[in-house]
Amino acid sequence: MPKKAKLPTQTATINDQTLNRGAGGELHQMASGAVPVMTTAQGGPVGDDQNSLKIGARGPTILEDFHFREKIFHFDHERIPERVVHARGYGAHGYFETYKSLAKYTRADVFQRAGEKTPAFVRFSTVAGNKGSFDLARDVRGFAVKIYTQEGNWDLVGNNIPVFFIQDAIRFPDMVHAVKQEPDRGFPQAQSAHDNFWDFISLTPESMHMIMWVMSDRAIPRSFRFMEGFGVHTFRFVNAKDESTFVKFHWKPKLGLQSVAWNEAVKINGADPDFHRRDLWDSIKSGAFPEWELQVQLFDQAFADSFDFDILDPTKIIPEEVLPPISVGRLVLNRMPDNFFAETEQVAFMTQNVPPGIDFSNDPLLQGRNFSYLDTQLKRLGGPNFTHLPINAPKCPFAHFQQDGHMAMRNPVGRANYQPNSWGDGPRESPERGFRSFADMESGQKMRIRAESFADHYSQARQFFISQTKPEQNHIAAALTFELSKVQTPVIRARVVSHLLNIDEGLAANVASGLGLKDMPSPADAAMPTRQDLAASPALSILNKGPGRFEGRKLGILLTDGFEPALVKALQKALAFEKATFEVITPAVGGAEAADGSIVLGNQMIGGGPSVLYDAVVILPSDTGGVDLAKDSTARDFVADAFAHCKFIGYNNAALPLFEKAGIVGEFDEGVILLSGPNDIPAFIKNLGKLRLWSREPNVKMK
Ligand code: HDE
Repeated sequence: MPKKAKLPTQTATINDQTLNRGAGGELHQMASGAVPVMTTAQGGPVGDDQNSLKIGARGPTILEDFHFREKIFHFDHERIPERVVHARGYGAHGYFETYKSLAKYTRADVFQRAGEKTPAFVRFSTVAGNKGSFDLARDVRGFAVKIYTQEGNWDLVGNNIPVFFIQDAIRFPDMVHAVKQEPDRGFPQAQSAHDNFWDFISLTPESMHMIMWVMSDRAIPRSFRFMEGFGVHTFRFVNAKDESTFVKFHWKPKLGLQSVAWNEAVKINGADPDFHRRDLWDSIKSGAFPEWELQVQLFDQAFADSFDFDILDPTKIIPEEVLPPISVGRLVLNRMPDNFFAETEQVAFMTQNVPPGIDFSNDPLLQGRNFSYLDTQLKRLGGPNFTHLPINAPKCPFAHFQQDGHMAMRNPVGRANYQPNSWGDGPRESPERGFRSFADMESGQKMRIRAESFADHYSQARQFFISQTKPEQNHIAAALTFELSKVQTPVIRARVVSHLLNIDEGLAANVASGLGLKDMPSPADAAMPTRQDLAASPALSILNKGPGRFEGRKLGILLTDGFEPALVKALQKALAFEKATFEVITPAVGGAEAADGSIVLGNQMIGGGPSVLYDAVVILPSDTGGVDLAKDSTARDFVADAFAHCKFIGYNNAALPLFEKAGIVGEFDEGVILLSGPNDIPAFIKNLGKLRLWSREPNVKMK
């Protein structure tokens, strides 16, 4: 008998969550201790999970080993197709709370009772990258909300940008093909900075408004928590009298808007590709629940008829100054999924999930989406029973005669599986309670055509651009220059500039010079001239809406042995009061010993905690620590990047040798703040509320 290699004994303690539970939640047969016996998926106890069945100690593995085969078979099938767009995403549970009854406008049950809380699940995503891509791609963010109402699931499948690239769903596959990896080479990953994308865009004037948004800082958000969300299309509210009101949905983050700098985004992607995921995980796990207000723009047909643009055109907004939004509820995210795959990966959002009282408009993009989202679930989740998955199942009573199919988990009991039936069993439709489509009058010639009212492609692009502050306008120009610098075909670059000329001549000139374009092209042919009379809309700027406080943001505190503990303690106390967080960065992650001998643990070592991971930094070494840091290139990057990214920097005099070596001593401005003692902290924290000192940007010449 050959001797068996000795196995390590199992010593780990197992908590309730890791126990082996059956489908009904029952624990599998327990051994004498707390550890359950491992079984196959069929329930058979497993005797050896470490060695496959062989003929002889060194012989071939035999097919008879059903446990091995089942284990590998299941592993081989662990992946489901990733989403064709929005593949990379991150979700959380929470609730929607209704502020007041909207019965006047909608019979939707979720909007009837003030104070009522309805369970919700949200998935944020990027669009272009694959599932394993990095979080800080320059991209639109998905903002998909599933609200489990008492009259069925309502999915508001939105983005963090209120307009879209195209006006008709039939163009979607082309648009997505163009932005994703080029088919011959299979790159670039999660980037729009390549020829195919800009080729498509330069041939698609209707995308110009969207391009302004996607090249703005909106496309590099600091956190999911600091983004707006938009339903994009015009929808309808329908009340109990079957009267319709048009509605546009907006989510407004309680902590205000914030984005990062592009150079910072590039570095974050290397330092922490899961930056947005980690941020959401950390904040929810620490009890700092992100929150958004739901605001609606409500309008009638008369407003729609008088508005400058077609309310069915998804490349247009209704400026908030023209039609002020009303707050109708709030969304709070307070629980992370127990299992990423089961919930975030398998959640199936569908625009066609609307409860009675919410209805569609004829927006041709929305109409196409209503087909696509059901279709895609069949491919991704493998069968028609994806509503049996707990994350997709309604949380209200439901009853129908759908049956069978792959993985059917809820099956009809009894004889009746149709209606009408003579057995008196089963559900029947309800004309009163059931969904009634708004009875709009529709007639017309059958044709493939784009409405004339969709023809203005530049006026709102210009309006968006002139609504931005100077730093934000510069960022748009820099983003366009960067993206087009990656386009290898000069004629495509010039074609994009020809569109920019129809938006803003200064912007076009800026980009042309950034690209080193020798001759300015003529403006692109426009179906309609750009309107110069649309007033700037301050609501479109991120910086106009700064939070004015540091709440929810993170400070990086760089310390060395011998640091002054009183100052650090006072700083940490002030941050807690501000509901902000911090991480301590020390030369070695084990921590640093303070001047009084106490130890502070490090969250990161300097190389693992570059300043791009923080909203602001302080550098408080001891005298010798400051001299040592000055010799460390990662520490020099820490300071130089924080400065170049226009962050607020707190320091003590011992940090000056490091600043000297990092080349910023002669450049100090009001964002570099001396912390000589605890008394300096309140003013410092107040400054942090400004988030960035963008006035520094022209001096650091960051491109
Ligand atoms: Fe999507 N989109 N989309 N989309 N979309 C999908 O559905 C589609 C559009 C959006 O976190 C797919 O389940 C078409 C606009 C989000 O699971 C697919 C058109 C907006 C998500 C699909 C659009 C969105 C998706 C891929 C043009 C903002 C992620 C996987 C008419 C209002 C949802 C899936 C999640 C996902 C189709 C345009 C938002 C293929 C045909 C406009 C947030 O069905």
